[in-house]
Amino acid sequence: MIKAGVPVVPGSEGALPEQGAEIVKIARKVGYPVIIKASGGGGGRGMRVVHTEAALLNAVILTRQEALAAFGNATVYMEKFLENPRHIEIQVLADEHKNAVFLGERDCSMQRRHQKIIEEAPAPELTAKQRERIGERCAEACRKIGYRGAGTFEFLYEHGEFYFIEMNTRLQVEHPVTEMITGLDLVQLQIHIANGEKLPFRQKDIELRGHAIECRINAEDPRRFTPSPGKITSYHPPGGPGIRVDTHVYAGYTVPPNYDSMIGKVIAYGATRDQAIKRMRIALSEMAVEGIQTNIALHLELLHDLRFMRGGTSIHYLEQKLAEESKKKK
Ligand code: MV4
Repeated sequence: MIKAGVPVVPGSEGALPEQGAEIVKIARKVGYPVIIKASGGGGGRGMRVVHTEAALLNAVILTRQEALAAFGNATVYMEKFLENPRHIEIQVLADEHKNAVFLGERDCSMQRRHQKIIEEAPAPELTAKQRERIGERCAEACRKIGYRGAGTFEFLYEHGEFYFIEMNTRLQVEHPVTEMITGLDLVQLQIHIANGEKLPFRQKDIELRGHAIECRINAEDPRRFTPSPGKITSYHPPGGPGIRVDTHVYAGYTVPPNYDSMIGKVIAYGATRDQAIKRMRIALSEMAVEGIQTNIALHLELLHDLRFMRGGTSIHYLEQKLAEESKKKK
């Protein structure tokens, strides 16, 4: 990604060396706190934050051991640890004829234990100029690496700067918010691309319009966040202008205990973020899922949360808010 011109988090240039003295040198140059990451990891697995030189080498050894056990690969690298970033990702499409475009960004900062719960597009407060700059870097990287298909460049965003962390080489759960603001069908487009066809448009043809928010509906205990499988005895989905529901469930459906607890996604589109939030509040207040527990009430609370309403909360916001609320109850 460095070679392809994508901005990355300052850190080791590739794998950490064997010699402790070399590792210490790299960390001094990067500056503490640093984070040690397993090359084979991702999605929050195989990482360790280090605050002091005294703790560094032991942390590297432990992360290597865990990485070998979990991923069969002891390779680790180092990055500067960003303390309070947002998680913003760029959607791309690339065909096998050297065409690549970016379809704006999604802000996926509202998460708990690496599970996203609300995503939105565009990202609050990002300017058209910032979007254009980072988006063009991603599209150009696709051309340089010969990428084909739908893809997502994941970034941490802090103090107005983007830092690449991972690439998702697939469509993601949150792709509908991009579909809503671009008017494109990403599933159809990736099939056309896989069939060897040319992208049917160029970057200048892509317009971002309005704002979309997705709430992931999970079958889970609202306090403990443990799965809540079982039979859905009654089901009433929301509707109306700008409301989309992507789900496989229905009244009489049994949520099995073996899989991810997500049972559906409610997507609200509006001309503005404020309208999308208001439509989502009404949609979720109309939605009925009985027989199992869900996180709909948590979503409604967040949709009335003043910091969420202002926009631009960090990846730590939800966990901090939940910790404060559980203190209050005691
Ligand atoms: C980071 C970071 C801070 N600084 N890297 C977590 C999962 C993996 N995708 C990368 N992750 C992080 N990498 C540096 N240099 C903080 C996280 C992180 C995180 C990132 C995205 C979304 C949620 C997160 C929750 C905790 C930590």
